[in-house]
Amino acid sequence: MSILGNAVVRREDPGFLTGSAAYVDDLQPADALYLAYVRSPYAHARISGIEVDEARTAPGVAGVFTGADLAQIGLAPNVLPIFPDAMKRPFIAADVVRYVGQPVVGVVAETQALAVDACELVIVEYDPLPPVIDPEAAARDEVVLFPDHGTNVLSHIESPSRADFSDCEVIVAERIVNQRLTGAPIEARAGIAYWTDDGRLVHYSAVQGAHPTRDLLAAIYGLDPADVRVIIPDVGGGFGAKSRTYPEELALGFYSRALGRPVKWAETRSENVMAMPHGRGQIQYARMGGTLDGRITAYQLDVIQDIGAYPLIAAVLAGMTQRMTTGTYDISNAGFSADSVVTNMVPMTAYRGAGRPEATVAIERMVDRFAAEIGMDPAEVRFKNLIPRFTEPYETAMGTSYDVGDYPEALRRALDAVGYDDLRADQARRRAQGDAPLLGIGVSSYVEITSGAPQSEFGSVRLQPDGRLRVASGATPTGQGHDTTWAMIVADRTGVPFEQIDIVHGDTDEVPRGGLTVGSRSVQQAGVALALSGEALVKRAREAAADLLEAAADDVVLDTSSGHFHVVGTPTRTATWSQIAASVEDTLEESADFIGEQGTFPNGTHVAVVEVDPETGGTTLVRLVAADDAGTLINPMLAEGQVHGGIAQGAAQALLEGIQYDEDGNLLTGSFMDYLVISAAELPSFEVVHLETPTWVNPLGAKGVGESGTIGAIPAVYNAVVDAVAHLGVRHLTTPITPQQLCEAITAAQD
Ligand code: MCN
Repeated sequence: MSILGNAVVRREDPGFLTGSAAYVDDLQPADALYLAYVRSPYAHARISGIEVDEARTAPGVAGVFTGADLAQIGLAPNVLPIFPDAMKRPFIAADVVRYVGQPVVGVVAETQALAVDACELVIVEYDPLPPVIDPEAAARDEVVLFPDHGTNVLSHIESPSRADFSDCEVIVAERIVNQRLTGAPIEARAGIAYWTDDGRLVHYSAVQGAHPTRDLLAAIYGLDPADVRVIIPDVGGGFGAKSRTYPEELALGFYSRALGRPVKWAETRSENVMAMPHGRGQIQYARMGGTLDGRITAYQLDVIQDIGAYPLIAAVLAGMTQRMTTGTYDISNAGFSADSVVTNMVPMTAYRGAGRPEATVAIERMVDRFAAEIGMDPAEVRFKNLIPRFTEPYETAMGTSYDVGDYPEALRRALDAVGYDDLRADQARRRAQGDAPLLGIGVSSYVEITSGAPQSEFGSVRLQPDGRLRVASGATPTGQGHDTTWAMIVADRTGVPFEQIDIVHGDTDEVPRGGLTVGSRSVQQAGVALALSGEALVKRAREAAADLLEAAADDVVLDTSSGHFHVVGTPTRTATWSQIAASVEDTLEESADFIGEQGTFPNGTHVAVVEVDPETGGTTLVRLVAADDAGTLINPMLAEGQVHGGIAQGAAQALLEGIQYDEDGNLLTGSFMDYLVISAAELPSFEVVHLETPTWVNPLGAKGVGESGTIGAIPAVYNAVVDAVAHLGVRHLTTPITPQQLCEAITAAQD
């Protein structure tokens, strides 16, 4: 029996739970110096003077660096070559600051405390410039952030045609905001860099991929990638925000070279909220039309994407929104457009879901809005419009090719699990009797894309002299349980016991190549690369086993349940992996790179049940049923864990979390007192229903699951809250739905 598909307990957890795991900030290189930054208090200003003499002579200070010093290594490379040179950013600001929190001066000292103290002695003079905070105003170019570029609009994309509403019997339209969020990983950003005597740069980082960071550092410092070693120890969460190593950390090698000692940087929590790139930030104008009997016949989504002060990957994420515009529905008459604009706020990057939740929020909200308008049950409208079960690729109006799916089944299973009809009856009863709290039921049928920009991923499996397997993966985990997952896949293919499989990742000297752990791509690429490597190793080992068994290789088979090779029909005479390891002269090692023809499309239905107190506006999420289909599951328990974390972040977007700036670009939510990170106390126990429709895209049949919980949950909770107050006349709300907003909406609807 295969180990795959079983709830194997995570091997990573004892270390995480007992404190023996090692994060970057736990590492204390001998002789290290510590970096702290002076950051801009202005959202947009010209730097007219920097006075650093006092800081330079402060106790314990080894060096003080300005943008002029950092100019020696040029500008930070753009994330994508398509981004304009005029929008490249310096490692630390040289002449203009473009967001509150942008680093202006780097102070390196014997201890972190001394570095922070010396930062206080730096005097920076600023000539304020008008800040551009509202993305819609940014698009009007009244103030241009990068004069050399001439406009704040980095890109405009649109579908070949706009939706035609001329035949619609009913049309609804809303402005929907996917607010800025911060990833809030438990571990903030941290890095250490030093140079070896033979001129190699060694850089420790807490990011979502070792090799991309290596290549970035090689480009910055003019080195051969082989002369850079990047090591990623345990990472306490990334959520997309750590998909890039950012300029303030990339400069560590510069400081280290200048001072001849290792330099370490570990940002504070406040710095993390203020200066680690944020996510989402999409303003949407959505319009849906159809027939009075519930058929959706037209849908148009127009988007303004806030990309913050400098372009990062978020500058292209509206493209992901476009690909997923029509969601799970059969709507051939659809259109999309997006303007991505720079603003004077922290740059925007990926955040769990990265462009796809935005699409789902828009269409799922509009389906409910449409259902309310025609007075039909929102689940019924979904059944009328869902793409029927398909096993051959289904092409949407946006040209996106979905692999396989059974969306109506997911909706049925979720409604059954939640007891939808009973809930609606209870809701009707409470409404009729005027009972509080108000009951709200929210449905969301989602489909998303994982591995949406397929990139090859590496894996190798080596037989060690003692018969254990050394498995190397190009993927770097940040909490997903890769070690457990990879050991399961290789155990399945080789029959070597799970416990005898050692996993290596996150070190560019140990693993030749690798990519980023983003887009929930790892199982379907890194996992498949390991499955293929395991199979290839078995093939090689079979030849050695044949020698030991004095048989022809073609007659030798592997019994994966025992991990023993034997001659067909003679199971008692065996060759074990240890015997093979002892018998071969060369190391047996096989590797594979796997990309997959296209992305895969996890999907499902989430149903949220909320109670709203009409007096206080307080919302309690009382139930969340998630019926998710991520293809074949490697480890249902880990997949469920991913869904749990995802749902929590999705519910948080609907109810609590939101980055806010004032009109001058000051961050108003700079701590967890104001930025309301969700906790277990605000969440019920989720109810999970597994569906497994294997994809043909890869031999494991697996789709990604790392982000789908978020994507399904946001609109489910959002719709549930609107549903709770719909009978009072409220048609639409904006996330996060605060108690104040709810009270105001209820009052306004009753006026
Ligand atoms: N899995 C499975 N069967 C599948 C797919 C996945 O059993 N068919 C399980 C595996 O155990 C695997 C895990 O789910 O280890 C996640 O796999 P996958 O969906 O391939 O996603 P990735 O490993 O590529 O993780 C990336 C994804 C993203 S993009 C974000 S953002 C995110 C997420 O994972 N950030 C996380 N989950 C996170 N979880 C933690 N704890 N911390 C983060 O920062």
